[in-house]
Amino acid sequence: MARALITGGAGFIGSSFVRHLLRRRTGLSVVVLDKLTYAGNPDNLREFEGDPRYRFVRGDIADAATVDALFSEGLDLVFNFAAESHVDRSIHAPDAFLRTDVYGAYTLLEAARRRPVGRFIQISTDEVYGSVASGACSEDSPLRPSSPYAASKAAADGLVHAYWVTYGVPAIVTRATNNYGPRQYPEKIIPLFVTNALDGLPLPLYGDGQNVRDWLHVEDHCAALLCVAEGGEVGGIYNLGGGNERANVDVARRILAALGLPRSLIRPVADRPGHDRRYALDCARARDLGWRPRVSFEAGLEATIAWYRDNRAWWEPLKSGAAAAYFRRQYGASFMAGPSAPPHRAASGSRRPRRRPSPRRPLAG
Ligand code: NAD
Ligand code: TDX
Repeated sequence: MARALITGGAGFIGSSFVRHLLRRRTGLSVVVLDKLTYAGNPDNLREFEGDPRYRFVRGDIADAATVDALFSEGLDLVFNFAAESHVDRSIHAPDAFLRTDVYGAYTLLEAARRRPVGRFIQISTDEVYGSVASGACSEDSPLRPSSPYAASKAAADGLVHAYWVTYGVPAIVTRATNNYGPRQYPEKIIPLFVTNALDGLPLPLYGDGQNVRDWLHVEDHCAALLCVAEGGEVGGIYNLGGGNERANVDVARRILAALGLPRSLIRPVADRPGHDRRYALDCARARDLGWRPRVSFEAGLEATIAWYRDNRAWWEPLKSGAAAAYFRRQYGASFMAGPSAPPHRAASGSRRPRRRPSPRRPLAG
């Protein structure tokens, strides 16, 4: 049976990809290697426990002994999703980004150099190109990363290229635009804004809100990764965009409209340092492989909002208790649910202010 290693498989995109792969390639077995940082969530993979085609290993991609042990079992496919992935955290504390996103990628590539693998897919990002004033970046555009996160990902892309050219490691780099969908940690704009809105809290919009991101549904991203792994050219780079450019303020307004909440919940806050204005990708190369994004942003966002509305037990612990320290530092207490209780527990003695508007329940599903 063919074997795939999926690093970072307990995170947002990695866990979606495990689901995607096990459903669509029944002759494949999967090993997930994940350190379970704050962003890794075993609940994301719970449904696979007991499946003979699935195994979970808790470990660090920067730990050569762990990585070598897995590669020595023989791997047909390696998908490296493992990363520190949040730009704001990289601005505050870059070191973990260098350790995981650069040194971790290097550790995996070293193992792939010594123990042959079929394909090594490095999951990268549109952020490596930096801000795009007009037009769209092709895979040959120069890299001008703006944040420590983006610079770490660009460094890993460089290592992947070097290991292909120098040692013949059969690697491919994919660069996707902003993903959204179920199970995204609520530090990223869409799940943060949706969960704040569900709690009647303000939405902290950086700067003038006119920064543009291209939104790719996570399912479309997963389909692209499988397509590239099976049909892509070794040594190649593939841009993967959703074709859904939206200004952040429009995303915020759409979320509020879907929940029947007023625009006055949008709260402009100080801008992110080095904030890229716009990302845009030319995806002709991936289209030539037959891939197309299928999910419209409007339908995908509505389904995503419904998922967060229906899965409060998944995200609430990620914004409270020990996890709350990040949100407090980044946004201050006025953007957080009160120390007492979230609104659905308000009946049992919450000190939560009553004047916050509560969302109606308009979404289907
Ligand atoms: P995420 O933060 O949700 O998940 C990252 C996962 O990696 C977590 O499960 C975490 O525990 C694990 N991890 C972190 N450090 C590790 C280490 N040293 N060893 C092993 N596991 C470790 O991230 P995501 O949004 O799912 O992103 C996955 C990948 O896709 C990342 O490489 C990211 O750069 C890339 N990407 C993300 C987006 C996006 O919009 N989210 C877009 C383009 C590319
Ligand atoms: O509170 C916020 N307010 C706000 O206005 C947050 C968290 C974000 N924003 C803005 C900044 C960006 O213009 O929203 C936009 C999206 O921000 P993030 O969700 O932090 O994503 P971004 O910085 O664009 O990076 C994402 O896409 C590329 C992922 O986090 C990366 O992992 C991926 O590589």
